[in-house]
Amino acid sequence: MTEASPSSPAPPAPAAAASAATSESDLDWVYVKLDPDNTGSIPVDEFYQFITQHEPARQCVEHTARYILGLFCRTQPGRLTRSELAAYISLCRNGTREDQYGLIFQDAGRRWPGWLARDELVRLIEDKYQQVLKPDFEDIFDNCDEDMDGRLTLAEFIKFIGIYEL
Ligand SMILES: [Ca+2]
Repeated sequence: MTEASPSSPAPPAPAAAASAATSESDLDWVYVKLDPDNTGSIPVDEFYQFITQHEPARQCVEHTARYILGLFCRTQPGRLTRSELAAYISLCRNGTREDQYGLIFQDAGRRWPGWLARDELVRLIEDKYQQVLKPDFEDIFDNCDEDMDGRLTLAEFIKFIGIYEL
């Protein structure tokens, strides 16, 4: 499943049906805690704090988790509606690493669908992640760019993330 995009999050896999009941009660729990006034959406920052307290083992690196969460805030920047949160939880529970990192990959790599160019990756790290580029960025990029065409496929990008610890 690599065709998911921020504008159309992956539908839950059939296997997800088994955990649907759990997800619903989890959603209720989250919304009772974080949306006491019943506005229908919750601040993504508060949700992030919430999950790091309650499910620390589930988290990827903070910047990546926050970036992916941000991609699900389609109705209002910085806030998650119930259906957006349900889609995010489904991705976390049922999606593969390719599904999860694929969302970042597609959002950051706009020039050529299916690739992330070197300068797009630099912008991702500096602008979106707000990190200073590590000195070994170029070496790691070249190491992961297996066909040396100056851009990363999703598989090369996932390898990059693992080594660079994005
Ligand atoms: Ca390449």
